[in-house]
Amino acid sequence: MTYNKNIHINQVGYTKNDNKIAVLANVSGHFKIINVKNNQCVFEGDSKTCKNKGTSQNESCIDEASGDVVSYCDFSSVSEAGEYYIELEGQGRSYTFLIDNGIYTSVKNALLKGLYYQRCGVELEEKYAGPWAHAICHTNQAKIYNNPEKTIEVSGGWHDAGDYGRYATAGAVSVADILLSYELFGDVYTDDIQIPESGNGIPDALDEARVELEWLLKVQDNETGGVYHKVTTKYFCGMIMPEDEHDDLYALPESAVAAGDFAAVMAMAYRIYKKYDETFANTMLAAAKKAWEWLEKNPNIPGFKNPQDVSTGEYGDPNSEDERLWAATELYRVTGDDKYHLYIKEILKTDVDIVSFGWGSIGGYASFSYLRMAEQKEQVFDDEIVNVLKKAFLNKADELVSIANNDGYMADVLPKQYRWGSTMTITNGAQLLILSYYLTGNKEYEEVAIDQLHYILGRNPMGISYITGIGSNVVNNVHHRPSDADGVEKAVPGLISGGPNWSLNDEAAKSFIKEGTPAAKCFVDHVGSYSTNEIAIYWNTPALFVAAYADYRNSRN
Ligand code: G3I
Ligand code: 9MR
Ligand code: ZN
Repeated sequence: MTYNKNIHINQVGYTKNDNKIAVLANVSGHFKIINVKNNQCVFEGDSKTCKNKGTSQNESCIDEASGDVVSYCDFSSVSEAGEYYIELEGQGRSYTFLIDNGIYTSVKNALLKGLYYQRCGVELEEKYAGPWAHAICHTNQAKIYNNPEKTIEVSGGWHDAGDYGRYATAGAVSVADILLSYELFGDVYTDDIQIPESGNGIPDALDEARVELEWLLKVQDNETGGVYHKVTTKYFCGMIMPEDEHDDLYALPESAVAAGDFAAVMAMAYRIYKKYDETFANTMLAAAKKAWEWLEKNPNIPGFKNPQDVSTGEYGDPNSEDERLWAATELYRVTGDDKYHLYIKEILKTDVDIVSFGWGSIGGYASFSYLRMAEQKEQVFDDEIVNVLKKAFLNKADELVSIANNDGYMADVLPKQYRWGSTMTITNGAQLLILSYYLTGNKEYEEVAIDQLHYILGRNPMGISYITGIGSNVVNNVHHRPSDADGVEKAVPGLISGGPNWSLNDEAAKSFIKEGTPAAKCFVDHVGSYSTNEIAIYWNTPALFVAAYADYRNSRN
């Protein structure tokens, strides 16, 4: 029986007691759930049309984001663990999938290990990296861009994405995602994912995050407390292995967003690491305080822009209020120093972002941290602030639920939001939903968050799993220099593609994606399409956050 690529499923599977829905694109009919082991039909029914996914209505519905006429196979009543597929009467079958409770453990571990593959300044040994091993890279010192006679030691950290740049803001938020998931559901993180630190008695998630934290400490100016915005070459290199890039490295000028993210994540990391390594934790707290002092001395510094002779990633963000809010919140949480609380009260009188996650706008990290501080009664808190933050958070969660309920694939984004890094936008939404479920116990938030994992793993208009190495129909030609240059057919595993982007910002996208393609289908699994098919550490970490939560939740069901 042939595979019908219009049957879109979570290609990993579904957990035993969850809703289990497949989306049919432009097909419909009677379907059976077949148990692979004994070839028995364990459930059958008719696909339902859209709107209320559980009812059978006559009108078909065209999903705006994909242009698909969608209908649904609901087999939620099937709960026995096993391997299955969907047979659509007379129209082929789906890929196989699992029903079980441990299915997200491997997804979580793969996404975390994906960060190991991004390590810079070290050899990736075959013992841990398998065929994706490579020699040590980027050990050269970096010239201070504004004072190139002076160089600094900056080895370590993670390559940002498909390029070899290392960017303070992107790195800090990536670490924050890992630490926040550890803080809330750290039990799921083990010490055995086969990285060099495995078995050292510390969860590998914290070992991996420490790689970036130690690099971030190197890009802080110890005198001023300022944080260099990035360490990159002046131009993107060709599609070569990291150890073959020898161009000069530069530490580009300090920025407020770098200092803000740095101060926040260092204070956060102090809380998390102090029970494992007090000296390291204290170093990070001191660095956080110093970065805050730099912020106080630089209240109005303009946002970072690439100098004329530099064209690597910019991560331009003129608005540093949210980063400053996040820094103040995390520092207040660990010090109780009222100067931070006073800043929080002042900045909340503005329209500072308080609900976003990801790179750029990041106020959601601040809000949740303040709410968690209040809930844990860690410091004196302001009830009014709690009310304002919680209201904004839950309003955003309700907005995401409404968007997902009106989307043919239950994605928590509007068609216009399929831009560069749309899988991050989708999983950032899931992060907020999970945190909102934490704050309220509202099951709808949790269900819609898990729906985003279904999207990432195959239940999407492309019918593709967006995480390399996971799924039957899986992205592989990612814009990722090592994956392209290493001579290994399979991409480096555990890396999530940026996903559909209607802006078509690269030549490959322009040539392979036809004019007028619906937003959620503006994707091409081609190495040249960096605006739809690159990978990035801060795309991996929100997906890791969601997968870790799903694993945590299932270990309790
Ligand atoms: O979201 C706004 C939208 O509201 C606005 O109307 C529109 C106007 O053009 O811009 C939208 O912002 C887009 C933004 O991504 C958010 O999606 C920008 O157009 C788009 O240019 C921007 O792309 C960024 C890209 O670098 C180019 O600057 C990506 O977010 C960012 O993830 C990507 O990051 C690169 C690094 O620079 C280098 N390393 C690889 C990494 C991933 O591709
Ligand atoms: O590889 C680069 C990728 O990391 C960036 O996101 C992207 C946009 O800044 O640029 C990529 O580099 C390309 C450059 O912009 C144009 N020449 C080809 C480079 C490799 O695709
Ligand atoms: Zn490197």
